[in-house]
Amino acid sequence: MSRLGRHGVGSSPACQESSVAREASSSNGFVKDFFRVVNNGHLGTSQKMTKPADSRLVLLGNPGVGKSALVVRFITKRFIWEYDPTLECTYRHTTMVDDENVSMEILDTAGKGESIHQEGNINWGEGFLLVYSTTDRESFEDIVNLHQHIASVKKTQNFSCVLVGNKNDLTHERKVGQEEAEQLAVDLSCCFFECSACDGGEAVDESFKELHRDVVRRRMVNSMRRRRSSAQQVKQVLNKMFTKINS
Ligand SMILES: Nc1nc2c(ncn2[C@@H]2O[C@H](COP(=O)(O)OP(=O)(O)OP(=O)(O)O)[C@@H](O)[C@H]2O)c(=O)[nH]1
Ligand SMILES: [Mg+2]
Repeated sequence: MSRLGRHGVGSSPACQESSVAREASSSNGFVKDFFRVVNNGHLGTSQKMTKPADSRLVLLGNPGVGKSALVVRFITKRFIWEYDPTLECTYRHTTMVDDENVSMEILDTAGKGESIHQEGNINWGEGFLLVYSTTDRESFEDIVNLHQHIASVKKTQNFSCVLVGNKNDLTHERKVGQEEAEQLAVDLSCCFFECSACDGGEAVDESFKELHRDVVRRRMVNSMRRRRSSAQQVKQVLNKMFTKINS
């Protein structure tokens, strides 16, 4: 895993070194710096990167739903209790999906402030993890607005996303039922995963991997459509030419 960069909301793309997340051990209360990174500017489009990633994924959701915890769990298989809120950062991660080694760029956005609605982030992303917390009703209800906002920026409803309900280890604090989330996923035509970044489990991995698959699938379909339509245009031009010649 490599961390490409991070930037505060509206920050300039100037280089800066900063501690990103702190790892806290729940057993002994020991807190230590977990990452130190160098910011390479917006979305970390780094000079080090040679080949574009196979997919660009963005985590979106209200503050505190566990976006950072999910991405760190996916990449490092660990759970971290504390993060700096309201900062964004981009990771590059290589993993196996359906027996193929694939690379992903993953943007962890800040739930607070303008970051969540930044058009640059949405234009950059090819797939979106729409994250809510099963313990926070408002975060669930805000998903519809988030989906609409992406659709309005992308100017289409036809984009890749998955719905992710995090923190399902907190069973006594549950405020969002699994069935209503499943129904929302049907309404948004996307997959749904309920999971816990804290407990781990396959659902965390699968949410990222399924989103990656959907991005690749949609890209293939779109490029086939484009090819078919340009082939049709060529055919039409040739038809016109032959008609002219024959007449
Ligand atoms: N119990 C439990 N706590 C979690 C889980 N995921 C995250 N948390 C905790 O929830 C808090 C917020 O998690 P973050 O990952 O910082 O949330 P975020 O969505 O990135 O928040 P912003 O960056 O402020 O938008 C932290 O204290 C995490 O330790 C989970 O699955 N279970
Ligand atoms: Mg975060």
